[in-house]
Amino acid sequence: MSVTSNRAAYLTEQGDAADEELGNLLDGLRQRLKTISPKYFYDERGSQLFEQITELPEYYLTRTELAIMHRHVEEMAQLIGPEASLIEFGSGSSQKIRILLDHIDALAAYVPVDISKDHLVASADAIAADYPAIEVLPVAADFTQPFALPDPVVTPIRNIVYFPGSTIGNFSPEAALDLLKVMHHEAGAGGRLLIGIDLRKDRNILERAYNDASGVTAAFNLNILSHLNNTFGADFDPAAYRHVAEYNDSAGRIEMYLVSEKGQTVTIGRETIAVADGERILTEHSHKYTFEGFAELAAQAGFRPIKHWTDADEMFAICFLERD
Ligand code: AVJ
Repeated sequence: MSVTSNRAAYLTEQGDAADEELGNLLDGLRQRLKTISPKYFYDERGSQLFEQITELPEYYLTRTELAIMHRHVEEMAQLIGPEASLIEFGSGSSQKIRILLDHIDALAAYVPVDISKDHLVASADAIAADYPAIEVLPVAADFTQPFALPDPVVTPIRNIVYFPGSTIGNFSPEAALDLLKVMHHEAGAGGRLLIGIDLRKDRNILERAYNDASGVTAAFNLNILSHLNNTFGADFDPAAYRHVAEYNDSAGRIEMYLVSEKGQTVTIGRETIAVADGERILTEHSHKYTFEGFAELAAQAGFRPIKHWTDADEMFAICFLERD
């Protein structure tokens, strides 16, 4: 059976206006530690490079999460229950959702939420074509702010917020808490959260995962500058920067930087910014959690853990939580 949906109705954009984006970018570059948001990694080339990262031998995250999903999907489906609405934060071109869709019966709706509208529409169409019995209702929104949920034809028994990939790690603990509060709000009464987190582990394993031998992560990091050149008319010279990724043990996070290999200036909009020889530009934090540390953070947002699954080496965890 195929579902008639009013899909297009929810594709209102709630993102920042272009001049606001430029303002935020410049604010980051005016700080003492120059900072570029990791959201700028994902232009078309960056998304392709990230796909390549997920296949690297050193980058254990994606394959470990997928293995956990495949292994425990029956139990996850059982806990999700019938006639749920599955709301995926930052859906991108996610393939992980298909594992769930293959096993949950009688889903009320699948609601992918992503800021990039074109990408969102293409992947929502692909899911709708492959799962004709599921109503697919994409929402184009910045999911760090509360957004309006669509109204599926079948009234959901409960909402399940799905946030795979350990993308929560890109947020500082304060920002992660704010995001968990948005998830708590969107989950609504009786709602639940299914979320992937990367666990703390030996620093050598972590540093290898972000400094792969074939240099894909370096290309991914440097591509952020090309993206800014293309989007904001900046004139970064990517060849004059070098990729660095290190584990900060006390903060429990990987830090990625671009290090300037000479004194140089960069022009963006009407602004010229000086970059010193050896100066670092921060491009990403990737926080690693202990299960207890994550549960404590989630508790502050009103979530209580029901169950979590991990791999034999406890590299990665998928947590299932309910609202208090
Ligand atoms: C997509 C945020 C989960 O932090 O591991 C991969 C991004 N950065 N290699 C991560 C990333 C460098 C990735 N996340």
